[in-house]
Amino acid sequence: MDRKFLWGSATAAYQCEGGWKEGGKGMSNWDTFCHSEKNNINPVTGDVACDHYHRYEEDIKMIADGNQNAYRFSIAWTRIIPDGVGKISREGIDFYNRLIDTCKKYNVEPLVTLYHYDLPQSLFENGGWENRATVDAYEEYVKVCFKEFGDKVNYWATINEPNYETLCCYGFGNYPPNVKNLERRWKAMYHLMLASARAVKAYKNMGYKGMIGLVSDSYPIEILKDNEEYRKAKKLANIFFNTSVNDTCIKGYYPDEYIEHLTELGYDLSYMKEEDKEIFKAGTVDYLGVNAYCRFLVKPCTGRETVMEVNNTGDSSKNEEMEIKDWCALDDDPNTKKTPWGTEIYPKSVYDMLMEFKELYPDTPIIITENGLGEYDIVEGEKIHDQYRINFLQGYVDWIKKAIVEGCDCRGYFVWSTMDVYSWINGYKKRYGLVYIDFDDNCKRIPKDSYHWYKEFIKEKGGS
Ligand code: BGP
Repeated sequence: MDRKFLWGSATAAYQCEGGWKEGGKGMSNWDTFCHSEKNNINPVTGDVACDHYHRYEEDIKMIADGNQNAYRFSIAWTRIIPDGVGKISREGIDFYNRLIDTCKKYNVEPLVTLYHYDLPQSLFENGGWENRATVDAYEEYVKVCFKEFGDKVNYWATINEPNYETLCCYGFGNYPPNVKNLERRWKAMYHLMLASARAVKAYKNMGYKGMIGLVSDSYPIEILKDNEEYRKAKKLANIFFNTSVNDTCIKGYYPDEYIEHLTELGYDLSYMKEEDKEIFKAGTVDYLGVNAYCRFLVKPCTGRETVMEVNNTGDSSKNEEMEIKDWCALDDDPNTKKTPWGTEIYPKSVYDMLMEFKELYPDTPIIITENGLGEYDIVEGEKIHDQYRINFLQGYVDWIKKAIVEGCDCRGYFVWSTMDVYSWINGYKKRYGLVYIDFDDNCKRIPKDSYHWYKEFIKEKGGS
């Protein structure tokens, strides 16, 4: 297999496809949630999104014209097995065959995510990832994908962000099932990690030779004060946000200090079965996909309750609140720049993280599977002058290059996102795309200045 550096961009099915009731597709938890009263913050849906379901060829051509050699997208489980288990949909398989074949036609390497937040509604109603039966169903679903697309796809990602997804589902409570209970969160995350390991194991057993990894939202953890309490908060934050996922999928076992801490908290861990240990061991990843957005600044948690409020207002004067009792709290450096949604802009974070991975996991290649800037973009005479995004991306790729020069085995970089897509909870105003989508004008596509910048960057510097 040709191990070229992947320069690409990324999307996920629910966020871009639309066609929510087409092609025999079943309902997912996100279809249901977006149509429910619970979706009251930015009440929009992914029913149509960017209409990628119908316009994928145009989008893939645009990727190729932009000198990108790779495209990361996800498969909607509900298109392949509409009810989550049981009957397979030929129409859904045909759709993804067309999508993959179109990538190949334009010399664009597909990196396929098997699960990116959208769970079949029937499984969701039976407890979702808190229920071990979902792991069994997932294994059946991924085996269908490997069998149908395994000869054409060289890069697979089992799960997108087990950490952030479950934090939103069971911490912030802003993703379905909208719960605030961290004990339930850890259980759901355990099953996601187990599902990933079972997918890797199945892939290898089926004899495929591509690379299969997991996509982790990872963060360098930093503190503003160097004292014992702060150092303890840093250590706990690192377990909470990083090693609980990364150690598990790379080393093949849960870190001892993680299990010890959950035990200290008195959590029921009976869902961690002895026989799973073999599966985690056999299911270690070929690469780690890293979604690199920011660092986490932490401090000791002094509050008596866990308080988690995400800022999805688009008003940067409001900070995200994260006080996680018995773990850590989010700190703030008033001197760093923030996006309108309060996320720190700190490009060096990717370098710090890559260098840390080089030490911790020297034999595991990294692919930056997402990196991007959410902003309000303005159209001026058919153009979008998003110099702020160019600066952001340039900053990140410069730091990635430095890490590579210093010996980090990084094999690819994907901008989030290929085009503007549905932003979970934030709706359509928070834009990340290299290509603008006019959602009010039949999803018209307009490449932004950042698209042209990326195109030139890959041409001139990409190979070096
Ligand atoms: C990642 C997700 C993506 C994407 C991105 C931006 O966590 O994998 O799906 O949405 O974050 O997040 P948001 O749209 O919430 O700003």
